[in-house]
Amino acid sequence: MTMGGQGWVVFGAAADWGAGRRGAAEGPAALRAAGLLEALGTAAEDRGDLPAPTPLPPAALVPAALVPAALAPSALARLRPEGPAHHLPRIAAWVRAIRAEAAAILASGRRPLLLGGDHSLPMGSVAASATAAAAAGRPLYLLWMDAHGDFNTPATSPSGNVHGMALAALCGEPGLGDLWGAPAPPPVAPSRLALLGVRDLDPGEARLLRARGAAVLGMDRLRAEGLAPLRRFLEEAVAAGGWLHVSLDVDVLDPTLMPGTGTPVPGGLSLEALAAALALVRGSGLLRALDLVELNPGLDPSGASARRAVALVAPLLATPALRDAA
Ligand code: 4U7
Ligand code: MN
Ligand code: MN
Ligand code: MN
Repeated sequence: MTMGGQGWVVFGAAADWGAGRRGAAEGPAALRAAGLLEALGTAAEDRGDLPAPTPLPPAALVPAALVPAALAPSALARLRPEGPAHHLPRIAAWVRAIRAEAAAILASGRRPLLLGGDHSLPMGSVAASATAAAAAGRPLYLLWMDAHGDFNTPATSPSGNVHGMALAALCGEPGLGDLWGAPAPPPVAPSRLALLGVRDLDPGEARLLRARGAAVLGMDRLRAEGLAPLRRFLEEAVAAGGWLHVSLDVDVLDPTLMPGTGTPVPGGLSLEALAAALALVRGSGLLRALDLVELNPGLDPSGASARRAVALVAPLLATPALRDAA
């Protein structure tokens, strides 16, 4: 086993089009102001924030076979019988830009840390991880730490907000059209997916998650079994020679500890429990990519939410890094 010290490359995406309320776009600046780069040390590089991309023309999102030569917006709406997905052309442009950035970082042998922004943006970073893992012949494992399932489709979503649909889309559920462009990323296998800290599922997404067989390590299960199910998930990933991508929605924490987030849900993780879970992740030696999303600093003028987010992820990103640097 080689323990390579592959460095982290930080980049921000100051966008919150996937959320129902604005403010998560201020996340990258708040995380830097709270000392993220200092906490990561000199081994990490900060690429700053991506420039805001031009929204895709709506027709670009519709599978080509369905697009008539000239498409009025009302005709486009009729091509989306699934239901609304607010701001999708803008979100798709961000997703593609983030995918390209994360892919370039992975291709250079380093590890992307995406600062959000809302939780629709990891549709780009996870797509990059899935594509790179497949090219390396490794199974991708995805750990989604969140109060929510993010497993809605436009048909099941009660809100139309795309940050509640990101994980379903990554697992190949239809409804968001041709979000990524070519080449389409390989879908995340629900058998290699774990959701940790969940306590708020809408009925439709709950049904879909059950049907797909993803491991939902909700708060009820954590209270009963502690972190043992997470340990087993990571052991399985190690045994399979997998890559691990962690997508950390700060609302996984209890809102008393993390008031600076747009969709808080009571009954969340303690700082100690999340730190212990992240220590297991670090100990696995598999972590290839991380998203830190959904911090909405304007909702916590004290700044404590940003400081806690930094304190939690800093040890996770310290070396030693990877079990298998190949
Ligand atoms: B987040 C919600 F209805 N499920 O779909 C929805 F409760 O990235 C919330 O996890 C989604 O913060 C929250 O809009 C998305 C709602
Ligand atoms: Mn989320
Ligand atoms: Mn959430
Ligand atoms: Mn949220």
